[in-house]
Amino acid sequence: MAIIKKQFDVGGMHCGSCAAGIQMVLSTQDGIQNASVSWDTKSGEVEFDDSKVTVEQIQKSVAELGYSATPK
Ligand SMILES: [Cu+2]
Repeated sequence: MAIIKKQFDVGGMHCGSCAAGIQMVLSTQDGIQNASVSWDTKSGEVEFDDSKVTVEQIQKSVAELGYSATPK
């Protein structure tokens, strides 16, 4: 296993609570150690265990909330 730190461009947010909501959902996901999402920069950074979570799963979780995440 390895802990990967990945940056994403986050689309579809319209205020700071969108960012907070995405951050909260990602943070509680198994395999994700840390997630921070910024409304100011429309981006996020996720630290995850690559044996438990994939970039695709992170994108899917964000998409289910109604936003988009594009790896940088
Ligand atoms: Cu919002």
